[in-house]
Amino acid sequence: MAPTVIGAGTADVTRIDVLTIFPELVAGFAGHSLLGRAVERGTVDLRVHDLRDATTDVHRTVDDSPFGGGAGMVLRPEPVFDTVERERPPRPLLLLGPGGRRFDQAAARELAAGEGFSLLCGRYEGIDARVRDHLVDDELSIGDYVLAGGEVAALVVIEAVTRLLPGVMGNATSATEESFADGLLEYPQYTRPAEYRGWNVPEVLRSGDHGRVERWRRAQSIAQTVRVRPDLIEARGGLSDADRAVLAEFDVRVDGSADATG
Ligand code: JCQ
Repeated sequence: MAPTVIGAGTADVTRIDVLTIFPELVAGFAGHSLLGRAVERGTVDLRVHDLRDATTDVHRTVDDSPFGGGAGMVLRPEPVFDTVERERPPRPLLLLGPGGRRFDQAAARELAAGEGFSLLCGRYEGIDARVRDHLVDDELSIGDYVLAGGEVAALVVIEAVTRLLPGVMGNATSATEESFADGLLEYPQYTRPAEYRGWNVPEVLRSGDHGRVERWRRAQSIAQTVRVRPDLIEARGGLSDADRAVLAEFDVRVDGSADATG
């Protein structure tokens, strides 16, 4: 009998499995903050698997020296294949490592839209190539640097994805996400006091003119993005006429070199 599916492809629980030799590290972080509450509320079904549970020797060995010689140790294929075959974690199964496809906000959105995924944390000098070639679906990198292991990278992925799930954060989430969807950086935020050590909160924010506040924030986002992330402006196809108009309204000057439209 086929199950009754309400809202096809949009199960309200996102299952995330993590395969690691440091399960306590992943579970410890997950038990706190945003993710902990999502797990408690049942929005996220997080399952952490210890790769050592799939070993048979007394030392629970998961690594061995590389064929061909060289320094360091390589994660053996058996514990990884055995864990996947026993636990059947949700696909896609994603290996975390510096050689992967860059994990960004668009990738986070794609994972948040699905029903689940699994993260395999690499360690040591690497992982037996047969895992990459015959078991995992893709490899993800959180940036161009080398970590001791994939656990922290897995936590980065989990946090970026879970905060996008419906109900995990308040209304603030949608605003922040919308702003990133726009491909722009955040505008500056201020709170009390209105004057601190002689530095004043911009007058426009205290004016009560909501339309003007919105446009000022837009101008600040555009200007800051041009200054520190001109690549994001280029990805949007350069500054639009509307962008230029709002910058001009507040007399915001930006370096013209980042302006793809000339
Ligand atoms: C993830 N950016 C860097 C380190 C090898 C899969 O093989 C390896 C995995 C790691 C851990 O992940 C990272 C990383 N994104 O270093 C070495």
